[in-house]
Amino acid sequence: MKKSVLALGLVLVMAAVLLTACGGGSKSGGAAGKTIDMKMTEFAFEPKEVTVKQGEAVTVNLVNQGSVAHSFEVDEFGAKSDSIPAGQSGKVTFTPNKTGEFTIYCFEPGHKDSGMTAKLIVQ
Ligand SMILES: [Cu+2]
Repeated sequence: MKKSVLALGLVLVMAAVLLTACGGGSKSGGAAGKTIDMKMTEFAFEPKEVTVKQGEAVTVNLVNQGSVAHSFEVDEFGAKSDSIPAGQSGKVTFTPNKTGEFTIYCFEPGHKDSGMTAKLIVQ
């Protein structure tokens, strides 16, 4: 008697595991957040202003359309890309944890001073 109850329990557990495995297969876990496409040239970002939400993951796809290396950094959120060579692209992902206006800038020497900045608004 005890054995058959145990066996039935085992079958139910296995069925539940199988259902879960099949049901959850296609979605890869949770919200993807916001994606922003940003172009970089000498010496500017396009768009010059982006608005995101506090607590929502942001992925920035960077395309360097200039003729020298460019990059992307926001100090407050530790968001920093690699140095991206001319004609190449890169990506930065970060989650802003406070609201306000912040400066996006290119960390290549002299570029920020040449006006290569953009505004990040977190709401
Ligand atoms: Cu630059």
